[in-house]
Amino acid sequence: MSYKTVIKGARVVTSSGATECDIGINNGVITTLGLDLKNGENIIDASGLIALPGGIDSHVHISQPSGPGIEMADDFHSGTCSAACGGNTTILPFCLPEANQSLREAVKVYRNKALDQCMTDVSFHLIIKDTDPVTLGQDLPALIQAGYTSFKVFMTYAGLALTDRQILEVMSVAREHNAMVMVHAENEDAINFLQDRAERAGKTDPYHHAITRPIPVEREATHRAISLAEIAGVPLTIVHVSNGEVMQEIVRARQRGLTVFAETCPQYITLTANDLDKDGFDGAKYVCSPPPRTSEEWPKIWAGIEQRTFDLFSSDHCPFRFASAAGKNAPGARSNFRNIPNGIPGVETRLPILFSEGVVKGRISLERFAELTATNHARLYGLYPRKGAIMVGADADIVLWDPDKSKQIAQANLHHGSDYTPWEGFEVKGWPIRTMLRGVTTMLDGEPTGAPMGEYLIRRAPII
Ligand code: DUC
Ligand code: ZN
Ligand code: ZN
Repeated sequence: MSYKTVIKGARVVTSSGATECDIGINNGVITTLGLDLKNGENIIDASGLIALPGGIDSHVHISQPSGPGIEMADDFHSGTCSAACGGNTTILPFCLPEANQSLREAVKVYRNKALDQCMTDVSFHLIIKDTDPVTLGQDLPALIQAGYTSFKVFMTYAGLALTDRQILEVMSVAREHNAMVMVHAENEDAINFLQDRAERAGKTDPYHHAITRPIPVEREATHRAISLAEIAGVPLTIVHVSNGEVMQEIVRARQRGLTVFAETCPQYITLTANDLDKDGFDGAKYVCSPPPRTSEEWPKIWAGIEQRTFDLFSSDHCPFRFASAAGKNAPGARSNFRNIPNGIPGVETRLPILFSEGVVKGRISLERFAELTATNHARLYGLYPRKGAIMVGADADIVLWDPDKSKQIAQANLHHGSDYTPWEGFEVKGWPIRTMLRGVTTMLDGEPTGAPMGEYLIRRAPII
């Protein structure tokens, strides 16, 4: 047997455990896992390194319409360069229709934005903000059929938040056509009540973004979303869970026999609401929803990561520039947190943070790391077994990690379009040094390599 590429000597995290072996690759696919493979046109010496499945970040926002005058900091090229440099081979951004734009039209526009730009493979989740008969009766079923097998509904934000009835209607389409509903669970009325009260008291600095979205706002909405899913008879995924009380809702639902999946993100184990209280206007750099909580929540989130309350660890990369009127310094943002665009960059730092804090510090195994960062994303969003695991027949999406490389996270070394990182100076041990997409190196020693070769992925039904 001869191979286009052989990766030799790595500790390989396969779907059935970690083992030392060689990986043989032909036509972009893993064809052999074995000992002492020979006849490789390219031989990559990976001794001392760990081979993990390419990261799948199933929660990122790229080039998403964000209101008049506001612009996301990443397009598909910069966003996927950043993703590849952070050890990712697939990203799943959200497709949000503009006002008066159909879902089908929005998908076309997004596909064109991504075309020939991507350093990772890509597919979109749909955001459902209209529930008219054409959207739910025609467009959505057709799009699910075409491979868009997951969509997000919001319980907050003017113009996006759906009523309970609307959420039930969306869930019932998911049930009929075998798709996954993702929920942003925060109670819009409660937030507005608290924001109006804060505003009347003159409390309009970035810190009050966090104060006006307290834990009960997220807990109540999570409980309601789960109840609605129970009524509609569908599984669901609760995205960006920030605290222990929400985790308890998820655990209780599972004890009742419901199928609920849960995602958390690096910000909920490393940042706190006090970061939004930084000097001057710097707190705006950390404004995201749900907001980071207190450090007392961190061990609870870690317990959920370790004990499988969480299925997914994603970035929620939602990048804006700080020094820009199209970003965090939007008109009126300094005088009222309500005008600060919501979101933080993180597609490049998600994996190093979890590797360092999780694997290196002994909280999780390499196998669990692979599940949380790749395998479960592939299964829930219809990409498995082509993606998400190092196994024969899968795409050769492989990342080589140097487990001993220590680094300080620094904006100067990142590739996203944002002009800051919330993790400036954060110390990590372990860093991806080569990313391979379908057998081709897309990042080497911290820099993107080669032309954009990302493909558009047609997804299947979730594996529940
Ligand atoms: N929800 C997200 O999922 N991302 C950024 C902002 C938000 O509210
Ligand atoms: Zn959200
Ligand atoms: Zn998000």
